[in-house]
Amino acid sequence: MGALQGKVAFVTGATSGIGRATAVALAREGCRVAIAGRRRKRLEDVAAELGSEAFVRRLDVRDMDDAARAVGDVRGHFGSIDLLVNNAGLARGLRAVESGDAEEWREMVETNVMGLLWVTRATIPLMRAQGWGHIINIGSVAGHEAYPGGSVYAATKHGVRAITSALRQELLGTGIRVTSVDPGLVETEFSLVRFSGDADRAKSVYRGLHPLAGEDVAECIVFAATRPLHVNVDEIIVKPTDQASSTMVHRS
Ligand code: NDP
Ligand code: 8X3
Repeated sequence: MGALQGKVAFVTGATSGIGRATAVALAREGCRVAIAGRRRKRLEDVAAELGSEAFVRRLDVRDMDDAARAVGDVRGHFGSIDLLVNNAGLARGLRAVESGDAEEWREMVETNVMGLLWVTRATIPLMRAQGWGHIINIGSVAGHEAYPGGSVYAATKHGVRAITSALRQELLGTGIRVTSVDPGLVETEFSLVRFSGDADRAKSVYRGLHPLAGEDVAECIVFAATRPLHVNVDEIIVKPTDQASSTMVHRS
């Protein structure tokens, strides 16, 4: 029996990309998986891929009260939450600070930082009460280095990294593990969202290089989650072989 057999995983932002691949990978490992996101039809599609045990909860993580209710609903459905994957997140635009858009900034901060906090705050008491659990936050290489046009996105991911580090210290002795998985370029809907549906511009981000797929990141998440309970993988930074830093990529 695998380490995750029968465990309950809650994956936010599971309607596409890394979250979707993670939900599928965790179900394959034997998890009972709860998935959240805003697009209902997409949630249903992913649930169909996961099988009859999946629990679907429509959620905008920016809604503090509904995030707490969603955590309660997952607990109500499955009886516990053993693994929380805080994956919901996005970038909007690629603008210098001097020409930044207030709404884009607000959406990134409210989703990537506040949304992660709402879900995490509601989940910790459940994990504390059961004496174990694992919180995996999806950060980014942008949590380690900023780049032109990425100030606020990078600020949110630096924030995720800070929260991850603080959580690991706050939860010491509780049996709750805390990990961050920080990817470089992953070809998902991320760039399409960042560039407001401009498919050509989104495609150009990955042109001439071999990016990661959501599944590559999901494998890192599964690796961290399947270590023995005395092993905490603090941080995984994973990039395409064609990427050396946020701004250095090899294109052929
Ligand atoms: P996608 O755009 O493919 O997926 C993003 C997911 O987040 C979707 O399921 C979306 O669901 C969900 N989401 C966005 N906003 C909200 C919200 N307010 N409430 C609930 N769910 C939300 O991108 P990725 O899979 O690439 O992104 C996943 C995570 O990985 C993000 O945190 C991103 O910052 C991070 N990341 C991505 C990298 C990349 O290169 N792609 C690299 C490093 C990190 P819906 O729209 O249905 O709500
Ligand atoms: C997403 C990777 O380089 O676009 O976190 O910021 S990057």
